[in-house]
Amino acid sequence: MPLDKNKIEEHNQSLLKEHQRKFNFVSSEINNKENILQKLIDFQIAIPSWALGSGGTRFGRFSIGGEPRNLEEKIEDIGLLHALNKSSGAISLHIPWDIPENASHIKSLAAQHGLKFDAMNSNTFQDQPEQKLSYKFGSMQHVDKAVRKQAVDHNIEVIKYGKELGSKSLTVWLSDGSCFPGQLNFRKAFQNTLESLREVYDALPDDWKVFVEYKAYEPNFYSTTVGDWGQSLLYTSKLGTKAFTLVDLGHHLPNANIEQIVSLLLMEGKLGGFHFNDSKYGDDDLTVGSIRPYQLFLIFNELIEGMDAKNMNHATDLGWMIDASHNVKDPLEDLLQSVEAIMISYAQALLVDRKKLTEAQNNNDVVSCQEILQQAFRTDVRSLVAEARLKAGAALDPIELYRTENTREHLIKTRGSKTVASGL
Ligand SMILES: [Mn+2]
Repeated sequence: MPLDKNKIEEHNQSLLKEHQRKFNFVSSEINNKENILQKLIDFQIAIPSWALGSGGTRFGRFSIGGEPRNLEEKIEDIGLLHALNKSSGAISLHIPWDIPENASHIKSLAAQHGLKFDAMNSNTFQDQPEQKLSYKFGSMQHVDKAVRKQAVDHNIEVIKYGKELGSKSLTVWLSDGSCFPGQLNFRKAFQNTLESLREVYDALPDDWKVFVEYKAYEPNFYSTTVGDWGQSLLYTSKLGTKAFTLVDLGHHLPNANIEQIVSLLLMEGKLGGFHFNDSKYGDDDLTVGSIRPYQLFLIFNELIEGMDAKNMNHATDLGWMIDASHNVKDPLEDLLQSVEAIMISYAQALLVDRKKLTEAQNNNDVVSCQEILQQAFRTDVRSLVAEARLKAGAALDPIELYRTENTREHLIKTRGSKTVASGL
């Protein structure tokens, strides 16, 4: 559903006075506000093609109605999000859920909405109807070479689709592992996986990256063959310079210090991409920033510190994507909330006085270190983020505009109330 530009202007006009009052207040305390605003405008977060329908659990799935019925409608939905916030200018495709049958058509449709193709995602954690061999006991780790080859061939096919669309990276997440002690020879599982990843790596175009995503547990509950950042780093180090580790916030054991992981991966030049979500207990895939906003801020603090130390471009040198899915919200409203949470944390982290922090660290002034971080975290930057949206031509309050336009009702009217988007 395309959003009329005039609607955005009308909406912004109605909120402008109140916005300016708040923005003037917060910006009076910021020295380099133009620089920060430009960084916020440049920062784009990819939306995965599987996040546009209602999520489900193994117990059930409740359709929201008006869910996209095909890839074209998924692109339209992300185009709508991008029109509302101008911060979601990329789509991340999952194969085989979203095979682009006609690549040039899909590419031009995405371009019409100002969207680029972010990382391609392969799937060897499910069996597909036409598939010859089963992944029940793993894919790239499998004891049978024929199964491993099938997984490798699938990933190479995903690269082919990505090339047609102008994507530049492949994300490999493997559910491989074991559920019971003794089921797996850990060393052989690692070596098989490495050998399979090498074959995929060899098929990567020169200007592509491969991201190896790790996850502590689920669906396997005893061991996972790419189970943590150490294992991922081992694979990516052995593979070569085009291989990087991908951090998904929900893929850690409880209370892991993710910001420290991020810092060290950046130091090693091996952090490639990021999947945002939030969690209370495990891989809960909840809305970004809904449970632990301070942790998200601390992660962004390390991201900025580590990227600046290497002169990296915040917007383009890492892959940024939301990876969340749940049962109870309108997925489009939820994605708007997630993007907003990311932008807020990014903006807060940009406010950290790094010179003072380094001084305080060097003086072992622990109290000041905490004060400096929390000074930034406790700054209400929402109007700063809104000002960046305003400058980029987006809505001051995306969710409010989405609601006053009755977007979901329109989608249900056009697509029906019983549609189910492909995905989990
Ligand atoms: Mn992920």
